[in-house]
Amino acid sequence: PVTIRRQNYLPFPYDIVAVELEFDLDPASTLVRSRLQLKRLAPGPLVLNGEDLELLSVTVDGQSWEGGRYQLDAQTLTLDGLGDEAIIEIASRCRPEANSTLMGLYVSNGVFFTQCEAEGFRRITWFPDRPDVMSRYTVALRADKQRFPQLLSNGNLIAQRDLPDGRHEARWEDPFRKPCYLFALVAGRLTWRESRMRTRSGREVLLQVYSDPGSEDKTQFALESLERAVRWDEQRFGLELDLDRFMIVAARDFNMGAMENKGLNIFNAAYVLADPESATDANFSAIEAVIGHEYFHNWTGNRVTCRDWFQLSLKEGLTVFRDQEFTADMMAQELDAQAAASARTVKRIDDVVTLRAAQFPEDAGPMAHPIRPDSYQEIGNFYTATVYEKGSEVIRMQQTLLTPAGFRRGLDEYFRRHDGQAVTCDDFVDAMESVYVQDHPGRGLSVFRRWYSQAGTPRVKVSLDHDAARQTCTVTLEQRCEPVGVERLPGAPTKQPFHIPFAIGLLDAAGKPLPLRLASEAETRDSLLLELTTQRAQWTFEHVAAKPVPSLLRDFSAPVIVDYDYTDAELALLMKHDPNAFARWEAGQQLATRTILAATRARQQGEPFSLHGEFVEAWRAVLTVPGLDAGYRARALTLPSEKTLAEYMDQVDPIALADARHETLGALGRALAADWRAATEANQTPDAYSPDPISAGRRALKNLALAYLMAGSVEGAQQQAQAQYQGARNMTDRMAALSTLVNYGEAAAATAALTDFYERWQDDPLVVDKWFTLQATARSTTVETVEGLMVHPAFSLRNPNRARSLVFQFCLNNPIGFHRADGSGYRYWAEQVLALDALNPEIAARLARTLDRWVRYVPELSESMRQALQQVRNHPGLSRNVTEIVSKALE
Ligand code: HT7
Ligand code: ZN
Repeated sequence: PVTIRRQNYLPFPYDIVAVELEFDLDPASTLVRSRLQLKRLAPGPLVLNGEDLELLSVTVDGQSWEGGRYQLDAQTLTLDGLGDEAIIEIASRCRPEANSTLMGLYVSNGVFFTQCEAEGFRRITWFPDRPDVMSRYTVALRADKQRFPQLLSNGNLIAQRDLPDGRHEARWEDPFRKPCYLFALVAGRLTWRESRMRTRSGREVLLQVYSDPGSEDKTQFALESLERAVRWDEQRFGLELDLDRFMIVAARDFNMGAMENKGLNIFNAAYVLADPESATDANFSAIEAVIGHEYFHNWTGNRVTCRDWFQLSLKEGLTVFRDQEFTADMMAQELDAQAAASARTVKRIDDVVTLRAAQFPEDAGPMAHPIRPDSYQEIGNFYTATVYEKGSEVIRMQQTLLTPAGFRRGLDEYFRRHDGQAVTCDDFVDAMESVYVQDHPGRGLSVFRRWYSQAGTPRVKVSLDHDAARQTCTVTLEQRCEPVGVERLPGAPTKQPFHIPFAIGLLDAAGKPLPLRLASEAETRDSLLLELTTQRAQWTFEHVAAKPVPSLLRDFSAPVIVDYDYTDAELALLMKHDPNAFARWEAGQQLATRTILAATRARQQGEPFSLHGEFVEAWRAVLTVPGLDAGYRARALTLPSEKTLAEYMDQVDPIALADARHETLGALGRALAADWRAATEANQTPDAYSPDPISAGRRALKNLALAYLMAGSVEGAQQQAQAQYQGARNMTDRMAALSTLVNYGEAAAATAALTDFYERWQDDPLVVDKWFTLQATARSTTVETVEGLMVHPAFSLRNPNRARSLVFQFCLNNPIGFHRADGSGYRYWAEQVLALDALNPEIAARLARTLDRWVRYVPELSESMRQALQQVRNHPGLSRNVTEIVSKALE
């Protein structure tokens, strides 16, 4: 496979000023005519990308260009001898119905959809399929009017007419120049919900959410989320919707979450459709986040886009940051100051949990890459937690260093400089730096830029040196970041220190916060942002009578791992008293991590294990101490996930770890049974469902309490879970009860409840996905169970949501079933990667990634994993996507 390198970037030698596209839509064979108006910018042939297309004709300025004046190969169409200006017309055919990759033009549920990012436009027509070629588009869509009554594309609808033979035509014009990855069309029978609103400059805009007929009752929340997103971007960043019409369309078959096509966002139906009976609190909050995310791309991604795909984090990291802030603001609105602060902390905790579970392992594995990668074989493999979630953390650190007001000025400057352009991550930091230097004369962001070019999670070792005589405490921070991925190859540059904003506080032995006063300063503060820009640095605090307990990396001010030798008692103290709610949560997680790792070692050595009284009491305090809201308590009492815990083990023993975590859950369930029962009673919510954070927090705590009681086999819990399952008035409570029945309950009751669930919901694909997921992740599920579910009439590997709900969930989130010692889980994995690869390489490559950290496992398992990887790599005809993943894993 060919490796594409960032350093080899060359501008495209032509400006494609205007693109006119005509589609004669037929599921079996669609005719596409494209008319490109181009101007030469530099010498060189016109090289256009194309894939899986049948070329019908090529003309230049109206003249046939046949007879050796173009070269065609499997991936490019090259035209030589063009003048400085030319009109190229190309006719071609593609086969949407046969397109199972879901890239380019495809049919889902009888509706035409497109997906062009990153390199899907080349599956529609020959074109320079790269983000720095920006053009104005006009589009004509023609199709049978009965079967495809709605014909949608980007921008404004400028004409519509009926054609002979039962067909009709719609013409769309997008007033903004855009790269081809933002092109979209949708054609089919759809229902929609709409509203109108005035933007802050007084323009009336039409907002629409389209979905398949029968689902119209499930789009209200999505439309309201869109309205909130439009308002928020105006208020928080001064960014206004620039189109008269903004459409969202839900697709049943979709590779990712959603796509920000200009004015015509296409969404995975899972991030659009919701009502209280069929969607959980987590679904509602994901819908709002994804709707916000795609809408915010209209400025951060569409108005200013990426010069090349190495710059992906320019739009994705920034837009994830913006959607995280949107959610935090929405969660905090209409709450009093204390509840608002708590809601924000809950959001921060959720984001950090995701980062640690998905990105930290990636950053330590064979696919580790900087947020701006230097090379790739297949760009589809680089839509990663690093580019997205770590990318967002890198933006957040800039906001921390500049302050929110400075960050806003920096963003204004970015748009002032680059609106309408395709730019780089460096351009973004340049804009931020132009503001930073005004507020910090003599300093810059040159060290900070290393976050863009170096991979890996830095570790920060903290040491405290208390001088009783001087009453000072010196804090030393020392950073280290091992080479990862290609950084380990000979000749790779040595890694340099990062610029790490490190928020810190100090507590005395009674848990009272100490005012912080640096030796060099007169001012005292409760919390301080230390900036570590070298490998090691020290700060001395004055008036510190005794060795304090440090509260470190408050609010997770940087994506790093902190090493500090807390005693258990110090962690318990922080859990009770740290005024920083994030750091309080973190202390609890560390205590729980120690406990579960000790339980794991005990299991491995066949020794008995029991919980420390100190740990139980710390947990009881979080559950019972007055003044904490339920959502925060639920996060603070959730044990770290197996994925997060695995990062602390030298050799991962997944079954011992999962069993130890389960054992800890059960022991806490029994030890605190009365308190858990009280929590389930105190956190009932009214029958009328609302997804607001207070109500969702109550449900989270009540259902966590039920899980503890069930895991501990506490008397009465089984009946409680069954009653909750039957009587639930919303899907959050019903699913929670069903999950505890399936994982910890009596087998007969679990089977009965699962049967009942399927019978009730078999006509709702998103709920059927939940039904598959519950079984895929159940503790008792084996490879044989999953194979049995794969022959269920409702299962299909072609639908990504369904494949994810069963196959991915089993391989990713069922440690006991998947990591069976006989290697059967890994053989199943290999079969499914290969089966998926024949249908949809993007999805196959995502499944392939689940084994890429095989070397970290105990030798009995890692050898079987290696064999499975080898089996996949040796398979003839493997896609570029999967080849890149398995080859890097085996390197
Ligand atoms: N920008 C979108 C990326 C995307 C995508 C990438 C590869 C294959 C299919 C895809 N669907 C959407 C999503 C986003 O980050 O907003
Ligand atoms: Zn995005």
